[in-house]
Amino acid sequence: MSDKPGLLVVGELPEWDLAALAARFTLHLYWRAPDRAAMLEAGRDSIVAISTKGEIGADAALMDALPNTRIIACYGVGVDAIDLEAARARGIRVTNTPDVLTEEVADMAIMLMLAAARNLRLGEAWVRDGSWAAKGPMPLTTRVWGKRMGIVGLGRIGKAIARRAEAFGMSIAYSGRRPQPGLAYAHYPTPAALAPHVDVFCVSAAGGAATRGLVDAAAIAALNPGVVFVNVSRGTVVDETALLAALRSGQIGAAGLDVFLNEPDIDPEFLALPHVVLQPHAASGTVDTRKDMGRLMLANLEAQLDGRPLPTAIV
Ligand code: 8YV
Repeated sequence: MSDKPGLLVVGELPEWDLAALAARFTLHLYWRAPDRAAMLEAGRDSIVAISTKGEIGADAALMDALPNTRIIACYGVGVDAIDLEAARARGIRVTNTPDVLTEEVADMAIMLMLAAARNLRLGEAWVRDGSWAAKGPMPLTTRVWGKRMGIVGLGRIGKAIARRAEAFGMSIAYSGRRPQPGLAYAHYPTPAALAPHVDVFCVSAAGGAATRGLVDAAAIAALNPGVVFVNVSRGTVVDETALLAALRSGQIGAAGLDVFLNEPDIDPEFLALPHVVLQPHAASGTVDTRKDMGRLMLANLEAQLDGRPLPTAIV
């Protein structure tokens, strides 16, 4: 029997993280287990690590199945797949990986904005399928530089998106419960109040119960016709039925989406829309950033083992 502590790896992790974790822990790879109940039994003494896209989360039942759990170290900044109240009630610490992925996710938002507005998909196809030679120039697209960017959720990632948008000469406005002190950006209390004032509408709010449906049908109805819509937060933040209707009607001119309800089995209607650029929840998905996230997750787990303060605890 190994004397290393157990670690239940709830969601998928890259091999390099598994190798680093295996040096300190006996790993139980929950997401790979054909019989999850048996794995929970085998991993009863585990502390927990988790990946967070939400396919598999950490709920009260999972915590109760692992009575020795002291920490849930989330591989990601969003902790919406973890029942934080249940963790708190059981004295379980929760950590995440903020900051190290901020700039990467902001890059994705800008990429989606440009790809949607400039119709990267159509231009690429136009070259590849011979339309350029057969039909002439591709249809014209939409300018973004110098236009108005609206951000729902001006946290760390939202601010990194705003900094990039400023470099495109865009004006910035945002929605949030309260105006943030020291910011020159225009503030609106709700997404619906923000919507009529922007040409690009970018969602970067945290997921979870507090923001479920935050971008509601009223906000989508208030968007300017032809707006470019970007979401790099969570599918749950947006009323997806209203979003699809606005895409269908053409009210939203183009969209760049990295997140959806029911990932990875997203609504197939998205696949049929020509003016939507789709990504598989990959905003933090570079080797560089994923290595940084893995190191920070491991640093939290090691601090817990060694009885040191946790670098990035949220519970
Ligand atoms: C995922 C994310 O965690 O940080 C977040 O909240 O959504 C992503 O970085 C990552 O894809 C691992 O599943």
